[in-house]
Amino acid sequence: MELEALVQSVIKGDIEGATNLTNKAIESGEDAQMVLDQGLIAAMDIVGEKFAKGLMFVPQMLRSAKTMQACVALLKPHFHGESIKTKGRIIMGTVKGDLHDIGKNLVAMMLEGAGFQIIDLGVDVAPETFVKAAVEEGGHIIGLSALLSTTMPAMKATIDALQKAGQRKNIKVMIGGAPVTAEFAKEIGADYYASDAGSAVQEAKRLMNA
Ligand code: B1M
Repeated sequence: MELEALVQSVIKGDIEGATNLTNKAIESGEDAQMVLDQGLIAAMDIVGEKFAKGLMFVPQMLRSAKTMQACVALLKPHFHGESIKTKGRIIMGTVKGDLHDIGKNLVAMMLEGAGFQIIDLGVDVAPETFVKAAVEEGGHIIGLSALLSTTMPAMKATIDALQKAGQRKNIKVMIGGAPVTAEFAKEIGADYYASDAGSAVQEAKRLMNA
């Protein structure tokens, strides 16, 4: 498949070109995971590098993000083949102050594909909103995503709020996002850290089997 062309169209924010290439890849039977990893995620990594070097700006980054989201929507049905029975309920959200949702949506999509029920609270989710959802929905896991080093403290604030509300013993907390590490997870008292959508699924399955 024309992987390099796909990478370039996502970087350029060429929605039509990128969605055409994604459709072509699907029609020719390419593996959805490969298209995601080597096409879409690889492109966003380059976008991030260009942004960090001042070679791209927020509006262009946003266009790339929209292009990626349009392609992910096309791939989504092709991840559900391996679906198993309902595994458990997971409340997901990007923490307060953070508007990045592509990674969180991918993790949610893969978890859903693996048979988990997802309650997606969206982006910029305040600690008290997570607490309210935990009380009202009674999930097994809360999944917190953060892409900014400045919003990582909101993960700790959320865990503290769950603790304060007496919810911490009822629900496990999994965290992830580009700047997040296993050490940070340990430091703030999260139960699990996952570096990507695949390991988030593995960790969630491990928890539910335990
Ligand atoms: Co922003 N941004 N951004 N951005 N952005 C980053 C994160 C940045 C690294 C770019 C850079 O400087 N190189 C940088 C953060 C620096 C830092 O703090 N360390 C940055 C910045 C600075 C900003 C702004 C402050 C820019 C500005 O306004 N001056 C601003 C902040 C806005 C806000 O949130 N308040 C901003 C805005 C934006 C856009 C809105 C334009 C857009 C987001 C659109 C959207 O999400 N709807 C955007 C984008 C697209 C990016 C980059 C380029 C791409 C992020 C992405 O979608 N990656 C990003 C650079 C980069 O990461 N390479 C960047 C693809 C995605 C699949 O990966 O999200 O990492 P990721 O998710 C992975 C894993 O992390 C993991 O699994 C996912 C799938 O494998 N994962 C989890 C994620 N959540 C998980 C949860 C889990 C488990 C695993 O368990 C629950």
